Amino acid sequence: MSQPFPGALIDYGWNERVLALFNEFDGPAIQPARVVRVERSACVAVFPDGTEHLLQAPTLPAVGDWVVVEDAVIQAVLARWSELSRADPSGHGTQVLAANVDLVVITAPADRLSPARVERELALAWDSGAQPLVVLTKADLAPPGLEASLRDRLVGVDVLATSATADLGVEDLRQALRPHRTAVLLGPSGAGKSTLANAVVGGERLATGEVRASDARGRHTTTSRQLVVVPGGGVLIDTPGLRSLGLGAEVDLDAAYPDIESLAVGCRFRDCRHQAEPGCAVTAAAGAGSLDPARLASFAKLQRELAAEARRVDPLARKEELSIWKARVKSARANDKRRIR
Ligand SMILES: Nc1nc2c(ncn2[C@@H]2O[C@H](COP(=O)(O)OP(=O)(O)O)[C@@H](O)[C@H]2O)c(=O)[nH]1
Ligand SMILES: [Mg+2]
Ligand SMILES: [Zn+2]
Repeated sequence: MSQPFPGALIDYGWNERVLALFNEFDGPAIQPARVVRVERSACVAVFPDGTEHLLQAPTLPAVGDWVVVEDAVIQAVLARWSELSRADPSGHGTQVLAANVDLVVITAPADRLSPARVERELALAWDSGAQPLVVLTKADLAPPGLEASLRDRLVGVDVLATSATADLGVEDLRQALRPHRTAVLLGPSGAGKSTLANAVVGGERLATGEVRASDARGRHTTTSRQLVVVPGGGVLIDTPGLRSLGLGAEVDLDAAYPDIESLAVGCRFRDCRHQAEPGCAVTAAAGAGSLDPARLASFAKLQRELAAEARRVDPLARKEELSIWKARVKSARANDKRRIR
């Protein structure tokens, strides 16, 4: 029997938008549900009466998806307003990690901070359509100045220092989820994602792991992506640390590197790649010390990855890129000769 909705789904982020999308569907026994976990060939969704059920689906939805269910079968997946995805590790297309998130919380552990990894995750987060927030975790272990240096390096994104053990920043994160926003936690294994989620939720909902002292890498205690409700409002999606976080071919780096984007206005070529092109304002800034060379290096690495991905998807792109490059080198040489004369 169908339950009145939205019922318990309010706590899971149900809103006017989901209602409007759901109302497009007709059927005597249809119910809305939100996917809270995805297994190998089935998924678990929560229903208006607050119960969770294992559902079969011809193509699996992502955690966070809103679905239309009839007789324990998913009939439709409602249109997503945001989608956090990575290049599929199989080498084909992209894989959606979480759907319908408002906030991508990028966790950066203070005991082994990698700004380049944060920048990669920021590129994915901006591409998702959700708002990114960088959270420095284990701030109780941070050497002096670490938080400030991370803030300096990243441009155009908020940085929040947290410590689950010292109860620092946990309430701020809770506030960021109110009234009913959905956030996904992204970051390396052992970053403290599950510990932070437990602190925010107030309990032991998510499994956490001790970091092995020898190599400081976390054990993979979180095996699936899982959605939990935050008392007082908000929804958190925990994810396992992902080994590969490739960018899909469509990702644009401008939002993650607004400083480089605005410097690029001064480059001689409008589509300058800031590598070895003549008249490049970006490499000039890095040389002069006004742009962190490490930040430019991480940008260049992501850009090469995107170019490789584009060539793989479209072999014609490769030919075009080569001919543009050759023409530029030629014209730069011609210019130099003219100047010498
Ligand atoms: N010192 C300190 N250790 C923490 C903190 N949060 C998590 N940890 C430890 O970091 C390890 C990994 O935590 P976990 O939450 O499983 O990381 P996850 O893989 O990102 O989910 C565990 O041993 C935690 O006890 C913190 O705020 N301070
Ligand atoms: Mg975990
Ligand atoms: Zn340039």
